[in-house]
Amino acid sequence: MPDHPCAREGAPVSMAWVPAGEFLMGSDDFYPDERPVHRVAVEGFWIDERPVTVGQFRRFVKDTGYVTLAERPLDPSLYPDADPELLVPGALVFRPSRGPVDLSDVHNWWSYTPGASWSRPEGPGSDTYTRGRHPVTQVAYEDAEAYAAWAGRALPTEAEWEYAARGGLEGKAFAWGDELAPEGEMLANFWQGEFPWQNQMLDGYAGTSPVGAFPANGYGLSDMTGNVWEWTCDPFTASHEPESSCCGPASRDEAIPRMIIKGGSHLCAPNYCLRFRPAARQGEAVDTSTGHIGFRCVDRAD
Ligand SMILES: [Ca+2]
Repeated sequence: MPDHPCAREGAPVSMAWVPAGEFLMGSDDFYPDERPVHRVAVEGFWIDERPVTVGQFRRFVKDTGYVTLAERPLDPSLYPDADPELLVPGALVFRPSRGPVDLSDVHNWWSYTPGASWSRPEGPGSDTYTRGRHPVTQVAYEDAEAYAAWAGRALPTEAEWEYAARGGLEGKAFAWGDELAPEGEMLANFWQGEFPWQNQMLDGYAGTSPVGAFPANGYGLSDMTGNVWEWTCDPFTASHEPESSCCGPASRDEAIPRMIIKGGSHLCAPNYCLRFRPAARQGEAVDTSTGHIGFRCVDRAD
């Protein structure tokens, strides 16, 4: 396995080898943008066994002095329609509602929070002292890219990510099979109960969880689904149809390009967002930092 800056500091970063092969990508059974199921060939590659943690990201920041997008002042010319008071460094923070709310309005649970960042994920007053082994969050796409470059790695393509997430299983709904909770056991950190107000925490975690807290998949990879969404290096397209996959970002009519994120998060509830599955995908604006998106890296060296 290639050398890695973190390994040199005595904190080994484990990667697993995913062998070359073909798999059925996508799903015809859930959301339209996962269709159609199609066969894809993938070269072999190394991938982080776990999402990049707060502790790993802290070493990167210490080593490079890197300032994440959420910590930088915003350029008003890029956000002509924004309230000037909101053009201060910050990020999106989730707050549960007191009861059932209109699920079509994300403002009912997301709020732009000045001062929120990877080290203060819920804003000033919050910290990550006890979350060094949790996945780093509040990282925009370019932050994930910068970390990967520092580590001598790259972000996975959507196909690499999904192939890895399936762990060798073919066409299954979840990373572990077709059952949501076999014999009542929660096999990923998602949201049980009614989103966004009733977090039953049957999996033991209200927010993010330490990486590796749930069973690894067939390739030895943990937290591929649930816990945090993960950035991939592919521009978002509204489906797997060939005509939409070769023409650049499907979000070309929007000011901010979107990239594909995969895996769902601790905020995915079956009543609202059944996306803690290998086939699930979402387009996320590259400048978005939130408390439920992180990443892991790949290395395509032999
Ligand atoms: Ca949970």
